[in-house]
Amino acid sequence: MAAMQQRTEAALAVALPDPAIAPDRLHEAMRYAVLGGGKRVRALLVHAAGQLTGADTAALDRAACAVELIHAYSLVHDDMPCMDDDVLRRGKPTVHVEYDQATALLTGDALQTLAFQLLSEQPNVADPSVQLEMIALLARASGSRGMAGGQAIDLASVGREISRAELEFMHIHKTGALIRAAVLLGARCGACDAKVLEPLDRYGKLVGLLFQVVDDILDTQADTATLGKTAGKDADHDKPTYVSLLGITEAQALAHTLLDDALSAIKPLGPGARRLDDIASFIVNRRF
Ligand code: GRG
Repeated sequence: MAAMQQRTEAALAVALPDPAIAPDRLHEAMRYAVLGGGKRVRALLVHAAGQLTGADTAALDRAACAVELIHAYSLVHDDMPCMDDDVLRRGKPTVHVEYDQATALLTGDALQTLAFQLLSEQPNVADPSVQLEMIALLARASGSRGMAGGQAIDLASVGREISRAELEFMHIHKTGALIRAAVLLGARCGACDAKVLEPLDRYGKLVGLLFQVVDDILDTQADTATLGKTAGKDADHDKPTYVSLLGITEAQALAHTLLDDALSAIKPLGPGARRLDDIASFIVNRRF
C-alpha cells in the first residue's frame, strides 16, 4: 500500500500543472490541495480492482489520479466558509485560509476539470466506448445524483433529526459514490464482465458506506492532531451521524458488519481480490 500511495503521489505531481506556468498562484494552490497528504484510499481501490482485471498500470495511474483530483476538489470546496467552514485539512491550513476564497473556489473547479481531462485526453483503454463509459461513470458519481447531491443533503440536514434510511442515503451519495466509482473505474481499465463487475460493485457500495461510518466514529474518538482536521465537528455543527443516531457501540458493530459483507461480496473473485480485502480492513482500522 505504501508503494502504491507513493506511486499515486508521483503520478499526481506529474498530472498537476507546473506552478511556474501562469496562472502560477492557481497552479500552486492546486498542488497545495492535492500533494503531500491524504491516504489515497480511492487510488488504492482503483489499482486493486484494476489488478484483478489485468489492467494496464499507466491507465490505472490516470484513473487513480482522476478520482483523487475529484476527491481533493470536494475537500477544498467542503472546507470553505459557505459549507463546512474548516481551517485545517490534512494537517495544513485549508486552501481558502492559505490562499483566499476565490482561489479555493477556482482550485476546486480546476481540479474537477483536470480529472476529466486526464480520463479523456489519451486512449486509456483499448475500446473507446469503454473510455466514454468511464468518463460518464465518474461524472455521475460526482454530480447531483452522487457526491454533490449527497453534500446538498448533508447541508440541508444540519440541525434536523433524520432517519437511519435518510442518513444512509446521504452517506452513500456524499462519500460512497466516489469510492464505488473508484472500484469500478479500476476494473473497467482491464477486461471484465458482469461476473466480475457485480461483486465489485457490491463491494464498492459497502466499502463506501463503511468509510463514512468509520469517519463518523473517528470524528468522536480521535483528536485533531491525529485526524489532521478538526475533530468533533459533527457534534459541534449538530450534524446527524451514525454515532449520533446509533451510539458508538452500535456504530462500531455496523462497521464490522459492513466489513464482513464487503469481504463476502468479493469472495467469489478468489485470491486476486486479496488487495481489496486488505483495503477494506485498512478502512476499518485506520486512525485518521
Ligand atoms: C463540495 C461537491 C462537494 C462535495 C463534498 C466528500 C465531501 C463532499 C466532503 C468531505 C467532507 C467529509 C470530511 C466527509 C467525510 C468522508 C470523507 C470524504 C473524508 C475525507 O476523506 P479521506 O479520509 O481524506 O479519504 P484523505 O485526506 O485521506 O484523502
